[in-house]
Amino acid sequence: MSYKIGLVGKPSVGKSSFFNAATMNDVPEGAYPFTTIDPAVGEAYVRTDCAAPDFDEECQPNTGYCEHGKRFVATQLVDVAGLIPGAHEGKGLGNQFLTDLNEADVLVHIVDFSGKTDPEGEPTEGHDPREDIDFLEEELDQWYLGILEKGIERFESKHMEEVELEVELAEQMSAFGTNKDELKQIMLGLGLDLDPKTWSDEDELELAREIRKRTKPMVVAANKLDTPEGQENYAEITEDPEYEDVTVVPCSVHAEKALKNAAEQGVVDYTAGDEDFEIVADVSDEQREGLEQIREYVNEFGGTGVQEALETALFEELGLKAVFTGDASLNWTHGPFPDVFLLPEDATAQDFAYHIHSDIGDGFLHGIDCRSKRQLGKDTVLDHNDVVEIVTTA
Ligand SMILES: Nc1nc2c(ncn2[C@@H]2O[C@H](COP(=O)(O)OP(=O)(O)OP(=O)(O)O)[C@@H](O)[C@H]2O)c(=O)[nH]1
Ligand SMILES: [Mg+2]
Repeated sequence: MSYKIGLVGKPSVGKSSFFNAATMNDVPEGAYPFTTIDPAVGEAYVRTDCAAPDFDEECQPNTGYCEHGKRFVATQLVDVAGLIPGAHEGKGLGNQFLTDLNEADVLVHIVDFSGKTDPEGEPTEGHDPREDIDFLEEELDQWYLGILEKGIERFESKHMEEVELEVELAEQMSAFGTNKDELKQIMLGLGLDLDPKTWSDEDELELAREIRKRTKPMVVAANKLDTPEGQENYAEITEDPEYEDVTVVPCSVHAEKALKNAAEQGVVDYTAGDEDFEIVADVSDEQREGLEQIREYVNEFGGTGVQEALETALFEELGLKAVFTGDASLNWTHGPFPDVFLLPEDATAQDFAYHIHSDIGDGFLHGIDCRSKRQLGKDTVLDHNDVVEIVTTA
């Protein structure tokens, strides 16, 4: 199974441009709202340090690729239609995209930090990006609330002594990837009695919000920072104490696209995510000037932000770790370090075995940490960048 990152935001912020830059696809982009109607799914990559150099080896990836010691691990990216205020009531393209987002494990909220698009995605000047950050969260909360309310109705239509609240709610909200234990924990954590009759409207909204935060962690990609207005807003908002809990990654999708295109044409040597590049072909003065402007940007912001946004989403917000399949004796059957998998934070050696294949999980005897050569029991929790051989009964 691969993780899915959903790109969200109002129209014209650069979701499709981000999607194309990250996946090297070619879905339509445009300076008008609702350029995208049907969602697109593509393969993007997140970087992790390759383990092979620690063993003086060169890896041969089965999937993804390796560049300058960085392994690029595949993940899925979904580009959806823009969302406008009132979407949960059917405004704009309505609820459809909310359904499209359901399968996403984590969201990257693309925000136009230049302030040059209004809430509907039409051109304007001086729009405050903070409004967009707020509105998207509210819109998602309202969507969750609507479904939570259906769950409450269902519960109340039954005999309370015969059904458990968390079971009814979990059934209603299963599409969000939550379960009864988590729901019960959230309700108790908010100090709510397990009886919706005692809840106020505000309690319900707060519950919806908390479920949304747990099931759809989110990173804000502060896009269009290649504009002066974008950089000003970024400086202001990252200093605003009201927004210190929001994870914001500075971003210029245009810079990423320009560098990837130039790399494809053999003009620059650029590895996605790097904060610098080399010009390797003869270029016109004009082209050089453009590239030098981009260099200034990536030097200052530590990259274009496209890779960074995806990696922050998976490694920080979701807390995933990358684990390599290893061979403790380094006698690789098909070339060194063929696979690296993304696993949940609490994944154990046996979980890893199951992730590789159910037979390997069933036949699990023990794991071997290929660096220390230590044995790993089935319940040993693995670390990011571990290299693990699984020993089975087979
Ligand atoms: N300056 C600047 N403009 C950008 C950047 N990324 C995207 N844009 C522009 O923003 C406009 C909208 O881009 P899209 O990618 O179509 O936006 P979208 O969010 O997919 O829009 P909808 O599909 O309508 O929801 C286009 O004119 C892009 O060229 C960026 O990094 N910098
Ligand atoms: Mg689009």
